[in-house]
Parts: sequence; C-alpha cells; structure tokens
Amino acid sequence: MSMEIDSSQTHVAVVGLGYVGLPTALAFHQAGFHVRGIDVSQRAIESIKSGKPPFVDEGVVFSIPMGDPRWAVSADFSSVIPHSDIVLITVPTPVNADKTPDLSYVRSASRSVMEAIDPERGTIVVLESTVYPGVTRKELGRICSDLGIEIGKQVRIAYSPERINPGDPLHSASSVDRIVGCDDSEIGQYLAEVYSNITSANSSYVGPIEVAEAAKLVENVQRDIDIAFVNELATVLPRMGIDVEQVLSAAATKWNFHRHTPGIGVGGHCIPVDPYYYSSLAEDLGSPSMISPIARRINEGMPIFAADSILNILSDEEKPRVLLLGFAYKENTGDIRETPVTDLSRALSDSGCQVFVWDPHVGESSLPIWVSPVEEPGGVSDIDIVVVSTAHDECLKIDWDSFSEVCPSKRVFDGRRCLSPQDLSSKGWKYFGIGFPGPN
Ligand code: SAJ
Repeated sequence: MSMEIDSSQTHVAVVGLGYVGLPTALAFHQAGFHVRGIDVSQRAIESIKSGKPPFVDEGVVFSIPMGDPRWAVSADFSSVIPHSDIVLITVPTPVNADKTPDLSYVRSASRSVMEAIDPERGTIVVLESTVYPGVTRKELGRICSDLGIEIGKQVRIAYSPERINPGDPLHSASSVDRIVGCDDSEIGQYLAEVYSNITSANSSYVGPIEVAEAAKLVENVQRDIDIAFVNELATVLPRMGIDVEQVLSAAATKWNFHRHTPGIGVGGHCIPVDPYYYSSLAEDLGSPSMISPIARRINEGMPIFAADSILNILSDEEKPRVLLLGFAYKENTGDIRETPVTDLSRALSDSGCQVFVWDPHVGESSLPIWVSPVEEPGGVSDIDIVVVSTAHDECLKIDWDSFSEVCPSKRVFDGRRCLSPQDLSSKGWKYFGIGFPGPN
C-alpha cells in the first residue's frame, strides 16, 4: 500500500514553536500542508499570532501567515491533535546541572500528544528533538502503554532529527537533508516523502528508529570533537610563534580536511549538550566514552583560557575595563543558551575587571548581573581592551579607525578569529586572538 501524499489534505501538527519548531511549521505550511502549531508558552503563541517569532534569529525571514485557514497556533492539544495526520515534536532536550540528559520536555510533550490522539486515526508521531538511541521507543512506548494505546495500530512512531542551523539561512528547515527512522518501512518511506516536500535537499528513510537517533547524536558529538581539536591546537601552536588559523587554512587545501575555527568556547542547545547524551548512553551500555569527555573538557575550558589570555595582556592595568562585543553563543542570533561568554565575562569580572557588553541581538535583561550592558559600541569610553566574543555581522562592521575613541590603547582580542590581524594592525591596533601568537 503506497501512502500517496496530498499536502492539501494532510494535517500536520508541530509541538514546540522555538528555533526549530516554528521554521519547520512554516516550511510545511509553505509546502501546502494544513499546519497547526502548539506551544505551552502563551507568550510565544501571542507573539506568533501577532506575526512575530518569539525569538531572535537574524538568519531567517519569518513570514507568518495571518488569517490563512491552513495555519493556526494554539496552546490546546485537545483541539489540534485528534485532527492531525502527522505530529512533530520539536521541544528542547537540555541537560541538567549535573550534565545528565533532561528529557522532561520530551516526556511532557509526548504525553500531551498521546493523551489527545484519536486512536481511530492512526496518527504518525515523529520525535525531532535530539536524543540518544532508545529514547523514542522507550519514552513514547511507556506513555502509550500507560494510556493503553497500541503502537503500530492506533498510533505510529518515528524519529527524524532536526538539523536546522539557527542564524544560517543556508541551512534552514527548507534546505537541510532529512533522515527518518521508523520500524515500519512503509511509514518510514512515507515520512521521507513527506519531508521531501519541505526541503530542497535529500530526504531518506534510514531504517529502525535507533539508527536515526544515533546518526543525529554522532553528527553533533563529532562536531564537538572536531572543534575541540582546533581549540587544543590554539593553545599549542602559538607557543612556537605559529598562527593556528594559518595552519588550518593551509590544511584545508587538502580535499578531505574539515575546517573548523578555534574560539572562546562552544555554546548552543545542541553541540555542548549532545555529548552528554552520548556519554550517558555509552556508560549505560558498559562502554564509557573516552574521546567525548576529553573534547568537552577542552571546549568548556576555552572561556577561562581566553580570560587568562586577556588578563595577561592587561596585567599592567589596575582595574581593567573590558568591552565584550557579543554575548550570544553564535553569530547573528539572540540565543544565549550555554553561551561561553557567560563564563568568560564572569572570569574577567571575578578578576577585578569592569566588563561591558554590547550585543544587538540580546536584550539587556538577558545579560548577567556582573556585566554592564551598553546600548551602542561607542557608548562607552576608556576601554582597555575590546573583545570580539560573538562574530555578529554588526561586530564585523565596526569602524576600527574611529573606535580608538572607545579604546585609546587600541588593543583588540579576537575571540572568534573573525577579524584580519593585518587589517587591524594597519589601523594601528594591537591584535590578539585565540590561537594567534602573542602574549597570550
Ligand atoms: N563553533 C566553534 N568553531 C567552529 C564551529 C562552531 O567554536 O568551527 C562554536 C560556535 O561559535 C557555537 C558552537 O560552536 O558557539 C555551536 O556552533 P554550531 O555552528 O554547531 O551551531 P549550533 O549549535 O546552532 O548547531 C546547529 C545545530 N542544529 C540545531 O540546533 C537544529 C546542530 O545540530 C548542527 O549540527 C549544527 O547547527 C551544524 O551542523 O551546523
């Protein structure tokens, strides 16, 4: 039985309207599906109803349909789920303070979905949140058994990892490759076909649920390890007067070298989190990971390495005044989850620095109490060093010629290696940076 797809007759519900869920819901609407978005945050619902995304993501233009019968958002599962053919769960999967996986959002959303399912409809529920292998089957299986719902008949379950890159218009919901894991190959192929309607990239069925869960985890753990290696190089090579960026650019001339960039640390809701999911799984399987914890230690140590480098540069200043350009975890987004700038700014503040922060994408109320927000980069003076902590486009457009009024000593620390040492030096600035030889 091939499950033909007529998007105009297919009702898709998306649970969790954040950086991943909202673009995904919009992509399904764009592809002609009937879309219902659900979020437990009334603030998010109201914001989306007014046509505005409830978060900052400069990389994506959100055109939220208003008054279109094929689009609606709500906080009410019971009015949406029974009429849905496909339900996507796109809720956060953070870690707890002790770095163990926090599946509370997945559990809560999945239970709300299953409690509202119409058992006659045979709805397909797809978990998209990043988890470790086994979670979909275990968590959704437990909930269905509690509720007396028969998986395979009254509801079908699958896993398809979200791979949207927030802040990056080239890797949005409509342009990333999709994979689908499902025990029922027909449903898996059908879902791959459904996703092929929303992405211009590939969409493929890869086998059982655990294969797709593991693929997503592997993607992100490898990224964390790759970044850790260049971060380690950034603490090694400058000791012999070599700029790690020059080395990496040279190495990148080899056809199969994967270029990454050293920086003040690794933030976000995926890359610094998923390795803990992997380590937890490896531990449970009796084969603890060796490589991932080491990579985590390197990456989590970068904010302090950067702070020590900056303090070393400022060793002759009594009460140094430091201006951080950027607080978000990555460029052109307002997302501060796990941002390394938190530890960087706290280490500088704890060492007696007065820390000023300018981030055009992050509201002042989101900044920690130990920093002083500034409205404009020029809105502060007598700065002893300017630090580029997030490579926002606005930070790259700073007019360094006139910026000496903000920082008379003309010292700049490039925490994201996004500036040109030659350009800054030609303007009379003393350039320092992660992985750049100098008094680090
Ligand atoms: N970073 C480096 N050096 C690099 C690349 C990144 O220091 O060479 C830092 C960034 O500054 C940031 C952190 O690592 O602090 C994570 O950066 P990222 O580019 O991986 O961005 P994320 O966290 O937004 O990762 C997203 C994730 N997708 C979703 O959240 C839906 C992740 O699953 C993807 O693997 C990743 O994009 C990707 O592949 O681009």
